[in-house]
Amino acid sequence: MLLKRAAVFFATCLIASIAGAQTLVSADMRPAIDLDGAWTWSTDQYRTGLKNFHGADPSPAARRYSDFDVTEAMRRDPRALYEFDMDRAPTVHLPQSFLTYAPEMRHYNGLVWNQRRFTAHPRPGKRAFLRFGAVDYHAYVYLNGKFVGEHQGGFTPFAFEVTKLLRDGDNRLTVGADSERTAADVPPPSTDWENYGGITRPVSLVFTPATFIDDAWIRLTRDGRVAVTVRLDGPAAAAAPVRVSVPALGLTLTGRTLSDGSWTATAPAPRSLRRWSPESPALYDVRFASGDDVLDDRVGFRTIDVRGHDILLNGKPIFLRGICIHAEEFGADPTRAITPAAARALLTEAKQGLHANFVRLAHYPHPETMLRAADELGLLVWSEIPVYWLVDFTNPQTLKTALKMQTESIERDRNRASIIIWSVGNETPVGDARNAFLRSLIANAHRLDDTRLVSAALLASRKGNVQTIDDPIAPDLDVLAANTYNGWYSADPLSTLPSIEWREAVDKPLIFSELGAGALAGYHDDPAHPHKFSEEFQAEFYRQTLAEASKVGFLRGLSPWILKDFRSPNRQHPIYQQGWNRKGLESETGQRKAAFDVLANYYRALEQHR
Ligand code: GCB
Repeated sequence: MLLKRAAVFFATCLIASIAGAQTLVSADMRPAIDLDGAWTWSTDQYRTGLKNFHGADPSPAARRYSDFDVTEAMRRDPRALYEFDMDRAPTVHLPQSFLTYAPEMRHYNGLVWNQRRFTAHPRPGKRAFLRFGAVDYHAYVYLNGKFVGEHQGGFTPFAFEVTKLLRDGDNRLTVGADSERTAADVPPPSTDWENYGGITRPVSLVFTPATFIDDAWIRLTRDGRVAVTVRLDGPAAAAAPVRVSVPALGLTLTGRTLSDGSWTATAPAPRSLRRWSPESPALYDVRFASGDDVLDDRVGFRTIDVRGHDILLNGKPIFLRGICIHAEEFGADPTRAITPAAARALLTEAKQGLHANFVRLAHYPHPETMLRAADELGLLVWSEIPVYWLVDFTNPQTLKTALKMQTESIERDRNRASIIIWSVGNETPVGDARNAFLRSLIANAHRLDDTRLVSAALLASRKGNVQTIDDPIAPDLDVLAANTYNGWYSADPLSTLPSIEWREAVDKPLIFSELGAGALAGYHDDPAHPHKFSEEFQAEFYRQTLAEASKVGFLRGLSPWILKDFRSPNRQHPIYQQGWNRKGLESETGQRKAAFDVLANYYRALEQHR
């Protein structure tokens, strides 16, 4: 969806549109030719495939995207020189991060080229798009030897129209994925997770009619109406008939688009509508149709709001029993790749194992398959963009990147009932430039979506035993959130945690968006005097921090850090960490630690007293 809309929007709002990258949000709802599978790869440490040694266009010898058999060309012409051969390069199965292509790639950071060939049969009157679920961090895309476009941002989808470049028969697609980030990027180079560069989410070739539905959003408004917004792209986008139907509800909305190809309509929600909730995640088949184009989706309807200190789901106060999750990390040698079954398994562990009703999908937009699984299983979701720690808040280009990333994320996921919160940042240091930066993101989120709440994981100031949320952006947020690690990063004895008093400068619901302590699965210690990194210490940290949380009158949810151990270059203790952040309630291979049951029991009790 939103190809044209995004273009107009970016132009008018000065949001960066990088070399024609587009979202094609509706790709997830369209039949597509799957371009995953075997691709060849070649490293390019000095980026000579992008620029030569004097900064000019790359020499033919280095152009990985050349559209012919280079070794054959060298056989034919003794003067020819090519210093690569993508046809004969090693292959890998994509999507996956290039860190797992080969043992020597484990710590690679930089540019890697991937290439595959595929057969296509363009059909007259149809438009063709190459669509990428995500490429981390900077993508350079070439089709049949021609530059198609570039995109930055490792976790959001983008698409390029290739109608004119696509050949009938054999095609050659080449993608350069550069994982190196600068201080101007989002996230900045320093984070607390592994930088899994590469083509990490599905690649597909999507055909659309000449005029197609580029945006199809349906939702329940807070005043109880079903609202639909559709935007068409193409030569016949203006004054086109549009029809949106939810057959199981007997609901049909019809109309004609305006001159810009957009159309919005509302209708009272039918009495028979069953609202989506974690207890009853009702989804409805929805059909969007215009001209030759038809899109099908499965969508839940619910409202989310705040009143005073309460978060209201479908008008009723709710407590968020959550857990944080990093995306797409599995097993002892993780890469960034996830199947729908694995996404379901991960979320089922949260829902059934921990009795959770909420997940914080940290620290960047997770893949579509996670959100679809959350919709189906019934888990509320906090979604965020990686405005993390020390972003270059003074740099207008950085703000453009963050706004574009947020727009791509919201437009992709607006039909997912599970998402209730868009978060704009994590532990960013207060200051004028940062405040203005986050306020732009808050305004953009509200403008793109008036049915959800906006939050940010804030830093709270501590004086003695009093911890106060006094962040100047608190009045701009719908829900406040704070990460708390007293007793882990501070020297507080764990038994003193319940005496910490929380205050907030504005009366709003608060979520503890993180709390946690590290433990190496299987390391046990004296329960009376446990040391850090033992399961006993972590379990006691949870007991005491949950006691602290229970006393915060305006707390309306928790998402402890984190379900599973995950790779982080920051964590190098040779005995306990070995490159892993050990704050998981489970090891990376799914071994539950003692703290798992502490949280599960706490949540079970809350669930029963709902
Ligand atoms: C935080 C960060 C998270 C880290 C975590 C930790 O506050 O938001 O990304 O991984 O702390 O383990 O220190």
